Amino acid sequence: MFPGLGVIADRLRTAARVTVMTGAGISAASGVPTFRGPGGLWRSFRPEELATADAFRRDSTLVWEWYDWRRGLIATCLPNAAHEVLARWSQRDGFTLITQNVDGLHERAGTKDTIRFHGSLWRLRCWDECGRPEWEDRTVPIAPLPPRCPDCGGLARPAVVWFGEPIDPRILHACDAALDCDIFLSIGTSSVVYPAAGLVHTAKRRGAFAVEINPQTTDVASSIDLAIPHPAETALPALDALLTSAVG
Ligand code: BV8
Ligand code: ZN
Repeated sequence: MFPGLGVIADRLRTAARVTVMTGAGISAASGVPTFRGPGGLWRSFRPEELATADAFRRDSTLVWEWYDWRRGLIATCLPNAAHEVLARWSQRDGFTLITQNVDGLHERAGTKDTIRFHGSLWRLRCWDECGRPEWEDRTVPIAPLPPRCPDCGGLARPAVVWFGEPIDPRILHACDAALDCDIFLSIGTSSVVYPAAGLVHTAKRRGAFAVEINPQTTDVASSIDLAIPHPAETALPALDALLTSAVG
């Protein structure tokens, strides 16, 4: 058993409010490339170069080819043991899952009320903002590419938050409430992208016990009470086993 898991299990047993933030690392074991890890580059582009409104304005076909490639890859992936543990925990009162991932694997694992901080690449909206609400589209491959808005015929764009774009105020509001928690777990994120990376600091300031599950130490180490330097797909099932064994 990993050192420190017992301490977290004890706190999880008594915690009324548990908030989890996940990043690309939780989907690594499912075969989804992380952003900064190997495979994060597409052709020679860094995500920050393609995930912007400017890049889309310059070449919407190129940006859509990237999103189509990611959708095609993710469509072949399954949620892993880490997603499944969090899906089970999401059924308990006082639990909130916030994810930076746009891959939809938490939802596919059955997680209740996932807060999609950066949107979903399975949802589209109108680039010309004609008023049509965002819609779900799971077609792989996308055809025609680029896809069009069914209402105005203009370009459609992925319903994700691009660099330089604000987080949806409703999402920020929902997250703010969840930062009043007893324990905050930061799982599989490099904590480089803001404002997502700032949430753990706010939770900590509000009295939460902050935990990081990540094989690497990240930039939020200063706010972390306990770091579990192990992959999520092994640490979370081990933690869950500790929780259920005590109950059994
Ligand atoms: C905004 C959707 C303003 C799109 C994404 C403050 C300081 C510095 C910069 C900024 C700042 N504030 C704002 C900025 C600019 C920018 C930013 O943060 N830039 C960074 C690069 C420095 N932020 C923005 O632009 C944000 N918007 O600020 O708007 C504004 C305000 C009002 C009005 C107008 C404008 C919007 C940012 C959102 C961008 N969109 N995604 C898409 O996906 O296509 S971000 C995207 O990258 C992901 O969603 C995620 O957030 C991020 C990747 O990070 P991670 O998920 O953590 O992945 P990464 O690969 O980095 O790390 C993986 C980790 O997992 C590693 O640590 C690894 O060790 C670990 N790991 C690996 N295997 C495992 C594991 N862990 C556990 N188990 C394993 N098995
Ligand atoms: Zn439209």
